[in-house]
Amino acid sequence: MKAPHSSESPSPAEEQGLHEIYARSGETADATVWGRKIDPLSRRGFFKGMGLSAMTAAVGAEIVFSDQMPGGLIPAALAQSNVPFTIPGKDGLLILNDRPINAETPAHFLDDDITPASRFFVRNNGLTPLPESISPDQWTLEIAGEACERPTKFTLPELKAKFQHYTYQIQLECGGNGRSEFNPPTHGNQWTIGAVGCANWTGVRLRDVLESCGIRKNAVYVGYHGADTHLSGDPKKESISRGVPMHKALEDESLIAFAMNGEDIPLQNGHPLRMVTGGWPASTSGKWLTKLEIRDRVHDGEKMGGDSYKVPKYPVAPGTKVPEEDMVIIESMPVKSIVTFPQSGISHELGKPLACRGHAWAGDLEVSEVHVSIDFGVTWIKADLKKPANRLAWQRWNAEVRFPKKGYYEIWSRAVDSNGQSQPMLVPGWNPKGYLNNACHRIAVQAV
Ligand SMILES: Nc1nc2c(c(=O)[nH]1)N[C@H]1C(S)=C(S)[C@@H](COP(=O)(O)O)O[C@H]1N2
Ligand SMILES: [Mo]
Repeated sequence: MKAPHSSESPSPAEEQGLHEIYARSGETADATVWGRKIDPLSRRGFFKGMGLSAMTAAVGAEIVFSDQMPGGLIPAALAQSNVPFTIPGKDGLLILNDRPINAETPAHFLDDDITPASRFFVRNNGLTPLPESISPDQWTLEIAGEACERPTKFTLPELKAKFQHYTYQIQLECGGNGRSEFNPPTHGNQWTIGAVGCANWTGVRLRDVLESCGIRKNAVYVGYHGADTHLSGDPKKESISRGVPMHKALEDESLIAFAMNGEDIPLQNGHPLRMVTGGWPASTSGKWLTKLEIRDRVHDGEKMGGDSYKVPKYPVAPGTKVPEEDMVIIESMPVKSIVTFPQSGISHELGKPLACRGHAWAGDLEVSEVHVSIDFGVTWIKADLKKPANRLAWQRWNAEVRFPKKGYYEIWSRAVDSNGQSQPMLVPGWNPKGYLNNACHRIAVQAV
């Protein structure tokens, strides 16, 4: 649970698991995590403010005897040894952290053309808004900023009524997906391959909404604000507030979405309203969206500065400290692919061809080819590759491999984008925050 290089005296404002917080002091942990105070005589906890509803939301049901619950305990629902936490509505995800909640999808659970809501990864920087604080009919989205002609506040029903609805199949990938492979390790969630998903998103066009509020000539960037809270609990702080330059905001596929796969967006993925700016680091797609600012400069919200979501302008040796002025904001993500069938680790009968498949995507571009290797990249066969459902959707690939004799093999997939750029076979350039690892995906197969 503990990311490398975490500082020596973590504060509640840092990303750290429940178990870490409780291990230091159960009673302070109660206060930090749930706003729960301990009665010094009875040793029972009592909840203040939203604390009880926060714990209720976390365990997924009313805690009938909450006033009898001893202080300093992690609810057993969250305290199982290997799986510290389950996320209501999610299935089979690998939990990387529980405070904030971060969970990735094992590759074989990404086999569907359209990722089901239950299998869509979760990357939170702060604390999820409490379900009872979300009322879709009263939800408002404010459009403002220096470069906004007519600042306006829409309710969600107004947004839906006023603007045309569009549905696109759009792939979102966290900029840090693949971070776990960098050496030396970099700070943050140690994502392997599954911080990616491709769902059908329905919403209104960001462009239509911004234009209706008047985009001034000096507009440069759109910054988002969401309703999640900072890990410190400080209401003046934001967990993340990023966005995209105007040209990306004005694309047809850039949405303010209210539905995923035809249903409400799951709570953890931004219910009831989120941005979807596909092909770019998913950190640009603000969840629990409450406000958009049309900025006259590059947005300077939380996690736009420092090293966040930036990479060095030039290749650096692993472990290098790069000056801030040499770091650039990540825009379109690099070409990448995954093997979603078979599941890594299977045995396959020798002599039979093995039909394997997966997806490939390439940021703002299209994927033009996918190749598959069973000999560690010495020879490759060309996979059959489908066109995307629409721009910014991932693409299905299929290939058939044959194993020459019994033994251990790896299936590697390597995609090439429409500019001729290929995935690297092994981990690409190290960078201080461990972004953009688009190495070939590798799975293990035994021919028996
Ligand atoms: N309000 C808000 N928006 C957010 C985040 C967040 O923590 N808060 N995380 C961002 C990051 S870093 C990613 S990768 C995506 C993850 O989207 P998902 O959780 O729906 O998969 O949401 C982005 N939008
Ligand atoms: Mo992310």
